[in-house]
Amino acid sequence: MNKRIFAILSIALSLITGTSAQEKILWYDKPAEKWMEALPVGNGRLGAMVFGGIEKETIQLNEESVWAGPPVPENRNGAWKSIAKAQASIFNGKYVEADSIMQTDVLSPRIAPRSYQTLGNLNMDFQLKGEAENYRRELDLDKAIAKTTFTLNGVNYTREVFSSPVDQVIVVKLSADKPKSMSVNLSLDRPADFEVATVGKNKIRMWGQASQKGKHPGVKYEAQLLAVPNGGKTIAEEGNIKVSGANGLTLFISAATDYNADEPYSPLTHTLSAVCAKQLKAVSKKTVEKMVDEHQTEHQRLFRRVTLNLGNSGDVNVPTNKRLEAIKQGADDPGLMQLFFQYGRYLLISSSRPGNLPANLQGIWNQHLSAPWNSDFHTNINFQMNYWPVEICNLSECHEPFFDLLEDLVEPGSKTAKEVYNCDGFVVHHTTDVWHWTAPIGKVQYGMWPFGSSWCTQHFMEHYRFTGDKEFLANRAYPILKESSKFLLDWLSVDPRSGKLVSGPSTSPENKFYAPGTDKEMVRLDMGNAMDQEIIWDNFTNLLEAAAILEIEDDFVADVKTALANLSLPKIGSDGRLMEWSQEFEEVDAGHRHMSHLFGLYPGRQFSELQTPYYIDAINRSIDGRLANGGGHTGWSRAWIINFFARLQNPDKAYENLKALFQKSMADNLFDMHPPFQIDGNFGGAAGMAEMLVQSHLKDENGETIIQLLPALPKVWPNGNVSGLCTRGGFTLDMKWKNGNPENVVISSKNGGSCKIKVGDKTISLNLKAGEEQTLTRF
Ligand code: FUC
Repeated sequence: MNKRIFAILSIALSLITGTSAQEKILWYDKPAEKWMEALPVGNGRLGAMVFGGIEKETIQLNEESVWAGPPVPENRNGAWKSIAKAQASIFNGKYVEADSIMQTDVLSPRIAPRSYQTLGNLNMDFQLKGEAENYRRELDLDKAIAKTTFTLNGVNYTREVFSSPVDQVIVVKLSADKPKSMSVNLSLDRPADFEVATVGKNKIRMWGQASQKGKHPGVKYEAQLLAVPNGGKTIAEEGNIKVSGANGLTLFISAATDYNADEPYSPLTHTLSAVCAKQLKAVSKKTVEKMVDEHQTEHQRLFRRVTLNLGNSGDVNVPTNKRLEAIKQGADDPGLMQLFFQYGRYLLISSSRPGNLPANLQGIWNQHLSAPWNSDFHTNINFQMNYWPVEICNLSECHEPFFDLLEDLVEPGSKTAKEVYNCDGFVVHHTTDVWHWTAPIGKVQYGMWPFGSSWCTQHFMEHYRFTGDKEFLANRAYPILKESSKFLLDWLSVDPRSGKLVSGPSTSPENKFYAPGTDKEMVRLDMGNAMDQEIIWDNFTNLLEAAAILEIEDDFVADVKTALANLSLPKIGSDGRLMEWSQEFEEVDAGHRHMSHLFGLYPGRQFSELQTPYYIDAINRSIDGRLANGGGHTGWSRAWIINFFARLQNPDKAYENLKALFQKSMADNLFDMHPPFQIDGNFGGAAGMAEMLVQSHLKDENGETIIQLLPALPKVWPNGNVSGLCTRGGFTLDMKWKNGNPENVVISSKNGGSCKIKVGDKTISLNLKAGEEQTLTRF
């Protein structure tokens, strides 16, 4: 330990985060005109987009399981008989032939659209006339409440909306500061497949069955609206409720479906109207104050674990869209970035709570019947990216829905492995959805890629690394790592050209190259493309690490060790770039949005300056090449690049790309845009910011976690503080920095253990007991 640099004090409490204001409110001075300006609330299951209209207000509603379908794509039983032929074609340089064999003999037809759908709209037609003044609509991330306020004809109106994880309802509280000022017509509707009726004078029911224009009948749903006015008169007619002259009004919305997450093909048999009614009955016995209180306590239990202050140079009195516009014009606004970071955490808490379905391509917020890419779970980057911030940003339990889905895919994925590939273990391809199908579908360019499963198993191991939960490792992580490893062992074949083990035929996700020796014929499939090999390396090394901790030494572990030792590793091309494929093919799109061959840099840990310095220059050249040709043009692609540069410890480039995410891929409500809206960029961007502040993916030669502080801190964030970020090895970090250097750092250990703290090239070893904290000062 270098005592001149570090002074270590053991203290009980950290007071280092200071009291400076935290950015936590998105706000606007006009109602939303478009959905991408509306503000999201959610409880993991029920979502709402709040527009903040004045005379008319629409709240677009979601329930996470409102899906059309089945049918789902079926496996091509026996497809494996053709695969050896396609492999031989590739080894003989006949790429066009290989693409064609796989397309014809292996891929199943895509069934689309068959989409996640909107639950519908709550329409409020207020009997208001005149010019509103003092208008403001906001989303408070700490309170998890969307609020609209304005003055009209001398009356101050307040409308608050939240989705309670405690009571499982959406609450809309409408208030006015003068009596009898509340008159409104209420209705529920949906673009298709719905019926409505009133029950008594205070309730509207809407029900139906999701379909795609009458095809693919899917989940049956019901939503109920209960109106509880304070005074005034209420009548119900033609499916609407009319409230007039009330002093205030509270609306409760409940929703239920017959979707059975455990067995999607056996719908639940509960009576949907009874489930909704029961939820409404329960809340009608509570005060709204109590509901708000319980909702916020539960939200803040998760949300308040992390604080971030990047110097707050922004002006919180300027509406969020104007601050975003200023960044688009070139300004720096660390405060808005801070808000974006916390928004990512807010969106994760609001779309992925334990017991729910995981966050899909739009989280849970979707206005369409036919959403882009069906708003499904795309497992060739997007679904995983949704969960990149979850551990580092101290929201470990929000990972649960991801694990549940993956485990549900083991059974169908084993059937696909057997039927399509004649392999053991389980396999998932580039996408899946709530119907738990796993077949390769559509075009080989995206569909012929059996790695969704292996990539996702990485998350199980990461969850263990961050939490130290050995029971999880033994009962959940190891078994699923083993299932995906079984598939990989069978799937790998020997490349006759090198004698090494390679994957294939497979696509480097969604990319293409010109087949050598042809007149620029575009092809997609290769043997041993870099990403496949890197994911296999990751999967095998994760399995071996888990086996060592669990003291498992059996034939299977020995087989994995042997395969790992014979695995073909990514190569560097004659132009100095990391090669995306096994050969130096001519690329069709040099700026392709997927940067799959850099998986080993992030989210993998195969490449690092410390452990594989010889790859670093090649990786930099690969990223530069992509960027020079228009790469990063989708929000998620840009978010990935931020993480790459954070891992490369290049603060300038990490920041430049973070800023570009704001400039090119962000809507006024700070939703990420592919375009269209895709939530992965919100989550990937937040993860990238965390990765700029702390990294813990490396181990030293004794297997101790290395925690790197401020590895990619940009010049525009010279002073700041963060609390509650988590690291591998089970540590939590509070840190204050000044002039770019850590000043006061508190490390606490969940389970006890040692680590190495690294600041620049200075290192210190720590050994903490479970629950112990140490403070490092005077850097
Ligand atoms: C991947 C990407 C697309 C899109 C889709 C949902 O396949 O290549 O750009 O994000 O997922």
